[in-house]
Order: sequence, then structure tokens, then C-alpha cells
Amino acid sequence: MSNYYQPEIETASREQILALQNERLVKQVQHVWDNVPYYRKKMEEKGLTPADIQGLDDLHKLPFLSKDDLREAYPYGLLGAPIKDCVRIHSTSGTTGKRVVAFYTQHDIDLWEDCCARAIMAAGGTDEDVCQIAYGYGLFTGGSGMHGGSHKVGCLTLPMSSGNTDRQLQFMTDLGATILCCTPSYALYLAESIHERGLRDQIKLKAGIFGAEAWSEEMRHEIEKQLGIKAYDIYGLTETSGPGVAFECSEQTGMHINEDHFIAEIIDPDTGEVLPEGSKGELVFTSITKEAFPLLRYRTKDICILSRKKCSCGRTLVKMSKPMGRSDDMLIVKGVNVFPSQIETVLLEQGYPANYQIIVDRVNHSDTLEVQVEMTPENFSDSLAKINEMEKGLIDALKTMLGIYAKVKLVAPKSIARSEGKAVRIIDKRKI
Ligand code: DLL
Repeated sequence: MSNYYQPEIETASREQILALQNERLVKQVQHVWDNVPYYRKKMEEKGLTPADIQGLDDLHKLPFLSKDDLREAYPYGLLGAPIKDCVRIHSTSGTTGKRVVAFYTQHDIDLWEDCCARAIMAAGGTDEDVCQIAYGYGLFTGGSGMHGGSHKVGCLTLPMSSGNTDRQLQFMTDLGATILCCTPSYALYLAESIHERGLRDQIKLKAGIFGAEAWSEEMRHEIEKQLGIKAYDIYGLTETSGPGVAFECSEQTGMHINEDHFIAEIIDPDTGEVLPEGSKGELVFTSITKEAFPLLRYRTKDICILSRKKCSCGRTLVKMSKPMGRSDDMLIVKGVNVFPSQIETVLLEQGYPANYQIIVDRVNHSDTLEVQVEMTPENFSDSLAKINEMEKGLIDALKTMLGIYAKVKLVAPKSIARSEGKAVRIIDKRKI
């Protein structure tokens, strides 16, 4: 038997959802005011006290929080609960010493797992299912979040973590996995490996829950065709707990946001002005139930559209479109967040100039990252052995910074085209 019940909120009336959000927002603002001096100061700077926030109509008065605030407040500055009440952290792959670290009380974990459970149930998951979790475990939120959700649904949970394709396929076939949770690019890679090994008849998958990176409708069709499953999108970010902030239902036309835990707004990324429903803009979340890491008006930098059109699944929760891009320069490569500034830091630290290009591609459904950088006249060499050695040094330093492999190609001094305006540092060849 499943120990999870589909909460009425998923199909509640608009009035019920708004009433709940109003009540929770007021409480949350007070919680933050009382426990997070960093944000209290931001409110005071705007002349606000909790009494000014009586409900959703006052939300726009609150100051935004951004990734820069999180970095400035690193590591404990935005903690909303005493350490004795916190039981876990997760973190982004972020920059050196300034990663984004999110904290959780046990209550936060329970609610987060509920959100992930909703995603699994929306994909048809029940306690009869065998759920293979091939998102990374550890600091990344994907593995643990979906793992907890799978437990709540009562699925038999396979905690595989990412990578080790042979082992993934062995468990998938031997244990008859019916639901696969991983990044969409890894799903395609697994699909390809299944075909290469002639295992198609031995897999019992019926659904996949894929997210953590952008993926197109074409990619969805490819995954669905190759694996013979229905592929569902799932969205989230470390700052708001992880996966499960929003999830797709059988209609597959956008992701329902768990509005009992998150208030979503769309803003103009340049002016910060709140935009009406249906507008394309930056997604902003206010978490209204989180204790340890309660973020008010957090700017995600993800560009998307919200819609309240009636959904055939019966859920009334607002839907967000697939993110259509970002308002900053963050790249997501193999599910890992990569900022060009991190790469630049490594290059400069290692004595290279800031003349470089980052080339991202998708080969055999897997992301590749290449950094082309100019040698300086001082370290220029045409000895292949010397160049290999220099490239290896950079590959190692980039791996330490980013956590993933980046191919490095050293090129002759002054060979990368200069720009008169903004330098074109990033060439993203992926069709997404
Ligand atoms: O990627 C959490 C997650 C894990 C989501 C597993 C879904 C499944 P971060 O590493 O902090 O957290 O990266 C968050 O990833 O701001 C988006 O830009 C991007 N992203 C997440 N889900 C999607 C998606 C996790 N379904 C950043 N489609 C976010 C497109 C996504 N982009």
C-alpha cells in the first residue's frame, strides 16, 4: 500500500489555493523576519515590516533575492532555523567556495519528498512500480529528492545514482524497472545502449521523469520512441529544495507548480516589474512552507510562461512552460551548472589570457564541453608533447572547478576572433 495520499490541493478551486497561499505567505514573512537577519535588513531598507504584507496582493512590495545574495550570505546567512533543527544540506555545483548551499529540516525534507511523490504519481506511478533513480546522489538534489518521492509512493526504489551504464542496464532488466528518473540526455544515452545491446525486449519501462536540464519536444519524442515510454518533465532548483517544484501530468503541456508550497511570479528581467499571466519573463518563487531555507521572491533566472488554462488531468495548479532560456549566462552541461566566469577564473589562474571560447555540443545524446584558449607568446610552443602537458594541466584544473570533464584545445596566440562589442564566449550547438 502506498503511504502517500494525493492531496486535495492538486484539484482545489482557485479560491482555496489563494486562501492557502495568503495564509502561508503572511506566516512565512514573519518567520523570515524573525529568523533571517539578512532578509530582514533588505525589508528594513525598503521600510517594510511584516505588518505590510497582509497577503498575495502585497507580495510585489517584498525585495527580490538573487543568486548573488545567496553567495554573499554563504554559507549560513540565509538559514531560517537553528542548526540543531537542520538535518541535511544540498548544493549546486557552483563556483569555488561560493556554492549555493540549501538547508533542510526534517519537515522540509518531508514536504519536498511529497512534491516529488506527486510528480511520480502524475506519471502514473503506484506502489506496484519499480522506480530506477539514475539522477546523481550526493550534493545534487536529483537523486535524493526523487528517491524520497519514490519511497512515499511506495515504489520499489533502485538507488542507482548516475553513470555506470552497464550496471544501470543490468538492474533495469533484471529487476524489471518500470519508471526511470534521470536527466533527459542520460535517458537517451541509456536508450541507445539498450538498442546497441539488443535489450529492447527485456525492458519493462512505462514512464520516465526527466529534468534538471533543458530538453525539446523533439527529444521527448525520441526518448518516447526509443524506450517505448511516456516521458514526463520535472523542474526544480537547489534553492527551492530540488526537483518537484513543478511536474508534468498526462497532458504533457507544461508543468504544474506545487502552489501550496511555492508562489510563482513572472517578472520582466530588466525592470523587475510583475508581468500578467501569459507573459514571457523570469520566473520568481516564494517558498511558503520551508523552514530552514525560506526564500522570498527568489529570482530563478529561468525564462518561461505561466498558464492557468484548464488542464485535462483535473489538476488546477498553475502550469509553467518548459524553461525557454535563462536571463544569465549559466550553461547546464550534463546536468551540471557551469558559469563561463568559473572557466575564466581557471584560465587566468593558470596564466592564460581571457581570450577563450566555450563550445557546447550534444554528441550521441550526451553533452560535450570544449574550451579553446589561446597560448600566450610566453608559453607558446609547437612541441606536441609540451602542448599535451599544458592541456592536461588545464583539464585537471577545470575538472576541480566544474566537477566535469572539459576538453581543452590550446590555440595559437591571437587566433580567436576579437569582437568589438560583447565577446562571443559561448557557442552552444545543442538543438534545444
Ligand atoms: O537541476 C534540480 C532538479 C533535479 C530538477 C532533477 C529536476 C530533476 P540545480 O542543479 O540547482 O537543480 O539546477 C537548477 O536547472 O534553474 C533550470 O535552469 C534547470 N532545470 C531544472 N529542471 C529543468 C527542466 C536541479 N525540467 C536549474 N527543464 C534551473 C529545463 C531545467 N531546465
